[in-house]
Amino acid sequence: MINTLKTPLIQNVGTRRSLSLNGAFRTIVDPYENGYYDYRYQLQTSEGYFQNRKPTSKTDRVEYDFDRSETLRVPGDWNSQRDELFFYEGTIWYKTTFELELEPSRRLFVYFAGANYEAKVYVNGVLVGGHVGGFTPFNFEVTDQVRSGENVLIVKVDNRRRREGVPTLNTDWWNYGGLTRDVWLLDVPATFIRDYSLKLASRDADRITGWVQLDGAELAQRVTLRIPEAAIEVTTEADAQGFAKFDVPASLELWCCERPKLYAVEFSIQGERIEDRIGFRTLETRGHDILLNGVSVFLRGISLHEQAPRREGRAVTRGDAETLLGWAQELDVNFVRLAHYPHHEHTARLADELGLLLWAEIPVYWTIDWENPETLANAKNQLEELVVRDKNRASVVIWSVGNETPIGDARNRFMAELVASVRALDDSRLVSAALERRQVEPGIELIDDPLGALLDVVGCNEYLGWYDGLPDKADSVSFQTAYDKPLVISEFGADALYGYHADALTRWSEEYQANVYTHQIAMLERIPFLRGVTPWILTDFRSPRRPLPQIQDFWNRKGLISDAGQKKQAFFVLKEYYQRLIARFRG
Ligand code: GCB
Repeated sequence: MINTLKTPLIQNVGTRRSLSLNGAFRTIVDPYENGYYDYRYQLQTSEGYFQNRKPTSKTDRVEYDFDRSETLRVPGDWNSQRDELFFYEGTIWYKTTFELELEPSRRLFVYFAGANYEAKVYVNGVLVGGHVGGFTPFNFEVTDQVRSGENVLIVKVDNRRRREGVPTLNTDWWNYGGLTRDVWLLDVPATFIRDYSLKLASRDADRITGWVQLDGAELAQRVTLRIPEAAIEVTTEADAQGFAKFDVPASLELWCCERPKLYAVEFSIQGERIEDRIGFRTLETRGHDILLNGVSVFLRGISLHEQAPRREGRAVTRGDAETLLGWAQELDVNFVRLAHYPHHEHTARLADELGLLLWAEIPVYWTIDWENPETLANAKNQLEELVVRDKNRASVVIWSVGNETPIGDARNRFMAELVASVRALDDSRLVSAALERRQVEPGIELIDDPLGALLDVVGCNEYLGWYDGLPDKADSVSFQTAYDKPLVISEFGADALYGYHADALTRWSEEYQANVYTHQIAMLERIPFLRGVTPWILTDFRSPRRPLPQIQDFWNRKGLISDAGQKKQAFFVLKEYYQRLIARFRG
């Protein structure tokens, strides 16, 4: 069972009536899961930490006390908050309290924007649900568990890596654990708008289609959609399951990178109105081209990890996302690859405002447990949670189902299932994956991974000049593809320590990295079917795989910007390429 007591995800929580539970939580570090299992390794009952027991007499034995334990900040990873937790992988228990005055006609949900990796959630001592997957949101209804006055929320978060997990044991990024994203108590009417979708009817810029899903007792009721700026107001009747459909003629200014037009949209039912800001655009591929609103675009991109800018830890705030996307924009990009897992919802919302196109990805990374049905169910679930959350974001143009997964029968079947499942969830975006290529003869690199046949856009990672030869190796290489599809070079790069200067063939120097970029760009210019590139990567990021003292110190140094926010030489090499591309497309 991937998730226990799963309740469908609530859309657009940011605009709902809510109580933020962010702040300092009392925490107990529990490497042996003592608060969860007894000495026979059976589930704890009365001694479980989720009971939040206090001694009731002087003879009473209680071996933990949240209220005398240290705190951790939520949202935030634990690794960067205490030195002794830097490498910690295991369980930490979180506890907070909140005051309520219950209103009879309201329903309450605890909502987690993300918790890495497995969470078990208890309200007033009762398990309300569990969730697996570190980067997607989840919510549980707690209407029947809460009471007027003080309530206790306890969450067990376990970030141990697992072979059958998604991701699996091995990743080139830090396994930041904890309640890494916001926690809210959502307060909704007895019947409420749980989810909705609104977009242009496929490739038809004159009609919008959408749907609304209600949740509660009064499902068959009138639902109104309003887009005042487009003079749209329509009312429809939800069916007995609370599902209402819209199909409306519209004359809209389309969302694009240069003018990211967003419309204020309102959905309303008896007793509730939800507002959003939504952009409308068409998207398709034709041969090697990616057409945005019918016009071929070249994706001038950069890859991005959710690594906090200029400080340790996972990026958590909207301010962090503003800094990171701001740096990306300084490179003159129109595209960002959100690697290698779903980033926070506010990143896609910000990209909507800024006119940045996004590649969104799930952590199906390297060698997952391809034969394991639970692993597949887990990957599908993470993909679904991502699509449900971000389906109304015009900025998101590509769903990526994985990164550098090794060709083989079981993997091919697994990935085909993911492609089919993302298409069933959303047929309005492009599907991709970062593949690998193979050398068929010296100087010829062929992309023919069978997964490519199922994708709309073929992504390919290559490290010519870093893991594969020296920078000038790229000069004698040409790319071939088995697919009449657009190609995005989804990674290339080289490590450089900011401020380390040497000649252009000295590893770890800024000059070496810039040299790799120079040769790569010349090579990219010779690939006729190339329609985008997302070099690896915007900023240095923490990785346990990078121990080299004085150079890496557990940072992957392929950033164009250092962990302290300084731009390396290669930043300007890439920027110059992107400026040339802009001038070429204008000219
Ligand atoms: C890759 C991976 C990426 C790594 C990068 C590297 O191919 O996709 O996750 O961080 O190489 O730096 O080696």
